[in-house]
Amino acid sequence: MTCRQAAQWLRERDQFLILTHRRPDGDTIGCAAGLCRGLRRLGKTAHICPGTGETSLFTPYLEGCIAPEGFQPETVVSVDIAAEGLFTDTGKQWLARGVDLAIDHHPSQTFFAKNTCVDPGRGACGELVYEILTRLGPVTADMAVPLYVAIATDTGSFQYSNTTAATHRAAAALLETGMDAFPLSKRHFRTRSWARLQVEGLIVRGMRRYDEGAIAVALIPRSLLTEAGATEEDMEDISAFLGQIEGVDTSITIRELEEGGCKVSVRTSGGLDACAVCARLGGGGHAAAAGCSVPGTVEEAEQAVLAAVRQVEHGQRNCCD
Ligand SMILES: [Mn+2]
Repeated sequence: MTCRQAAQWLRERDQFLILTHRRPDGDTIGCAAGLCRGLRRLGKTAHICPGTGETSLFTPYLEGCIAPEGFQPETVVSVDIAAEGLFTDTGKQWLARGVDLAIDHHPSQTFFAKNTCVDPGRGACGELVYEILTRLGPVTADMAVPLYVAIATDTGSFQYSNTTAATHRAAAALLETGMDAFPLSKRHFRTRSWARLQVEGLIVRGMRRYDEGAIAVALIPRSLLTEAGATEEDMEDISAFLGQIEGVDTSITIRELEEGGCKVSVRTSGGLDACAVCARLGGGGHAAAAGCSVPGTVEEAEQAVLAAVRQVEHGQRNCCD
């Protein structure tokens, strides 16, 4: 479905429930809030599925948008969700009932929904939601704020390789609604808690380097958070941290999960396909940023990911020779 078709499709429906992905980031939360407000502006009933599990950094954008208990939607829409495994616990019930429309920008999109509006060329899903909303009526500042957060956070403040001219055009149009981007930039990109600094210090002390420093691995067991006095709130976008070190092409961040196993994030700037690496371990994402879940300790996960990196390097070398 194109954005135009998605807009028409939304216009013809009502009683919307919007689903976000688990371990939500600014993109999924911002898309949900922007879409919810846009649909309400059309006089429709729209709510966001509860149990989003966002950190306090993103809570303000959801204010007034969470579905009341017992809400029975007619139309279920997911935003920024690439695959079945990324639904929240509450969202899974709606996945079982069937998702009517998925709006997404992941190349690993599995087409779980009846209709899909996907464009992997977009830096953020927020760009797609913005484009859909412009076809439904004027985009106002209250919709623009969460959409700007979606786009700014998913592109690392317009710095990652997924940032395109279209990204800037969407951001510029959002600014023209009269919204104020400065407090958002301060909040999301220029503020670090004391605990976060401790986390970064501990990561640097314990980081592992391979291939003369081209590969950097951060191991983050639960004990590291305790030592730093850090909570989930202090860990936002931690997977971008090691990529800032000079000479690092591939950064791998491995976090031990409370429920056991590890969450792995792979970021690349040297041409290695991060999505292919994570796909070998049952995950997915984008070519320069991808993720997966791996059982075992952080050390075991490191071995599994490094093995996957070597396999993909080997494959990419063969295909290009
Ligand atoms: Mn996204």
